Amino acid sequence: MSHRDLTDEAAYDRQRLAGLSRRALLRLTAGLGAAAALSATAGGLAVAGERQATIVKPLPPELFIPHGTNAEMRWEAMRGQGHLVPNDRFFVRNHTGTPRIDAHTWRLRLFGTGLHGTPTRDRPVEFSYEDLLGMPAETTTAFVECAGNGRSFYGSQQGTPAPGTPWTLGGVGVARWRGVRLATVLERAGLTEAAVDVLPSGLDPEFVEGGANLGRVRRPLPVAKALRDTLLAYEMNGEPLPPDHGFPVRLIVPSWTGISSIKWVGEIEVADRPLFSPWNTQFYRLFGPSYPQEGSAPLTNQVTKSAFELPSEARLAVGRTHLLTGRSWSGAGVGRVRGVRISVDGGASWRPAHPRRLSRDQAWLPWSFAWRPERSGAYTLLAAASDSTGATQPREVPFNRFGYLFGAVVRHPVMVG
Ligand SMILES: Nc1nc2c(c(=O)[nH]1)N[C@H]1C(S)=C(S)[C@@H](COP(=O)(O)O)O[C@H]1N2
Ligand SMILES: [Mo]
Repeated sequence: MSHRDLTDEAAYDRQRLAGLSRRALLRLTAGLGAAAALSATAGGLAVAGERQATIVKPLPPELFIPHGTNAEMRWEAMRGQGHLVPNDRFFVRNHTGTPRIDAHTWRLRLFGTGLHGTPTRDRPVEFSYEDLLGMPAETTTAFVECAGNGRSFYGSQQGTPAPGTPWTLGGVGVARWRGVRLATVLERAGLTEAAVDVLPSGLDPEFVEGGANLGRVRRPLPVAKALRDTLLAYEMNGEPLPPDHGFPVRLIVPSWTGISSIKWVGEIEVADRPLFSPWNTQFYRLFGPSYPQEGSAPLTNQVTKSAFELPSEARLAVGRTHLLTGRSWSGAGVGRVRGVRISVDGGASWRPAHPRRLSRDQAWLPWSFAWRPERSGAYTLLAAASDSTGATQPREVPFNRFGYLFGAVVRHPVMVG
């Protein structure tokens, strides 16, 4: 099987597993209990309100909900904004902390058995920041979304809380990314036909969890996805990448879970065999009663979600018409939202939202819905999107131990009075 056939993650996973016994995989995915217990502790820190100085940009409370080393966007801050999430309010997900990197001394280093001449880590193929700026540039509008976005609803809606950052729906953002296609860089580095996996790793501090040092944040990607639409981005919404979002260069892997979009890329291993890291073995697979013991295949596409641009428990005047607004997005199928339906009575009845189609490459679908509540009291608003395959967000999703990919319809409480 050549790397050109490995875009499909199921085929990719079969291929990578061919070289690995089930027992070896179980060993790779072991230690989950300890990891989960520690994530729960980290959540506790966030509750105590101790924000470590790990994010460089200001996090004003009207724009962000802090969660330890991470910060989620407040959805109400997107009301009236354009298609893109401005850099000052884009969510941040840091395993440790934002490193400060000097673009002049920074180098992108590529090595491994998937490159001609098999350059080693000590004698890699190198590109400077200037080198990348001098290569053909490409721009793409894409969302970055954490696999755990919506995790808190496993607890609040389904009664099965999952440990880890208790995101509501603000662990997502859309930006216009400019950079070099990873394909261009791989080809210039001497990509061979035999290459199957690339493993980009970040320059942020090593990630220590449960007393174990898991090393640099790094996550393998099939060469086919790397060649198809992955970008090495150096600009975000027309500005150099901000420090928190990966300066000088990050990966943008469209439609896939946020962990694939490695920030502060320092090196990329290119191999003629499958590569592994804790981020595609222990984490970012689905574990739980509905999944095999060694977990699902590594996560790839994000699921379909919808959010209202309203605070939770928003107060709305009775007997007035309110223009409810929100957005829906999808990494499933070909990644397009086909339509959105709204319920203001907890799901008893549904009416279509008014979609705002802007362009073919829009990364999410903004919508609006006029609502005139005639009686005061508590209401539950629901928004359910359908993707291009016709699948609609379900009422419930099966539990997984890390609380990834919460794609069920979210119940949004409001008060009318
Ligand atoms: N080097 C590095 N890259 C990383 C991470 C990280 O902690 N270190 N976090 C990942 C995760 S889990 C997500 S969801 C996205 C978040 O990107 P953002 O902080 O720009 O929103 O970055 C990914 N890339
Ligand atoms: Mo993430």
